[in-house]
Amino acid sequence: MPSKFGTPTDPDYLERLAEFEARVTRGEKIEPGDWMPEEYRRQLVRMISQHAHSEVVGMLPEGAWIGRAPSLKRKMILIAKVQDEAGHGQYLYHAAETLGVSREEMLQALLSGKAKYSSIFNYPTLTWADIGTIGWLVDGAAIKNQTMLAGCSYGPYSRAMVRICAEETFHHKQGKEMVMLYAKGSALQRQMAQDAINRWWWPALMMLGPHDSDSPNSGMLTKWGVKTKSNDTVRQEFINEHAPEILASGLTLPDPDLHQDADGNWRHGPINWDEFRAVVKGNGPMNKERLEARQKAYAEGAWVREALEAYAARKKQIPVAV
Ligand code: FAQ
Repeated sequence: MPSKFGTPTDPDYLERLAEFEARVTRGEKIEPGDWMPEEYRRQLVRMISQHAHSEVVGMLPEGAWIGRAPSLKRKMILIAKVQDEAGHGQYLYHAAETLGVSREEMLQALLSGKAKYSSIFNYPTLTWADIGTIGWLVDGAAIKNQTMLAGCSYGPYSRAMVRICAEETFHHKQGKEMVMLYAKGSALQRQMAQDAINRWWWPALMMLGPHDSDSPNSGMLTKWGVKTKSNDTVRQEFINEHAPEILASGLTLPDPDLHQDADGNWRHGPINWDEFRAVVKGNGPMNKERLEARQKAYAEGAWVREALEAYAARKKQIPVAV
């Protein structure tokens, strides 16, 4: 019986690969249990688990402000948002599990520092205006990327993206509303909003990944229908929507080269990829704190895992009444 994950040494690999690629071309979803190339599975596990880790680590910068929200309304919105991110992590870990990787393996990869997660969450949240800015810029960038992934060829990932994008849209709107209010507020509020935009703009552009010419995974992901748009295309869509809105709100962007071309596209200046690479390698402003916070949460949750295991073992021993 051939494995459902095919490798080039399998005798029927080329035939099955052609069938798989024809399905992708026809826009069919590949489902768990369907035959797929091992490299497709590996790429999906890499990407979906990184995405899941990003949602979970992404709770930390905003979670830090729940206790300091300026009003009950803002606190409730923020709690709901952070809770949504935990839910997104759950959908995504489940989607990755359908590819034969265990939750524990993925968590251990994160906790040991082996797994990547989004660069954006290694920046600090210094003021309350950062919370609105994360909603507007970070969720704004995430939505552009995730709307593209909602059309991806792997069924469980695509469906998770549809649900996640609906919630991210609420996150995006509340962030935009908050920053726009600050932009029209007191001198101090305007200053806070501007400072937050200045600090998050470039990292938000970076979070959409390296330029297409420097993106080793894009070729295969595009060929097999996982990525339906390139990193630069998604980044351009993000800038085209957000740059004019931020400028119209009376704030500025920290890019002297930013301008709109005759074709309507907003062009940005050079991105500091050295900074991006340093953050991805673990040397960003908050990498150490983020990892330590996840390790602490995992250690403190040990009693919950033990209780659940004990409950499951006990349930097995109880005879079923007939
Ligand atoms: N950070 O060949 P490519 C969110 C790595 S969710 C760290 O272009 P690919 C919600 C990449 O892994 C945000 N590493 O890679 C929220 C690869 O290394 P590898 C997360 C990055 O996969 C909002 C190498 O660089 N979203 O924000 C990053 O084709 C607010 C070469 O790059 C997702 O994960 C990065 N930014 O394209 C939560 C979406 N970019 O693995 C809380 C799913 C690249 O080969 C609050 N992922 N690298 O060793 C994707 O769409 C893709 O993975 C990209 C990168 C587009 C991020």
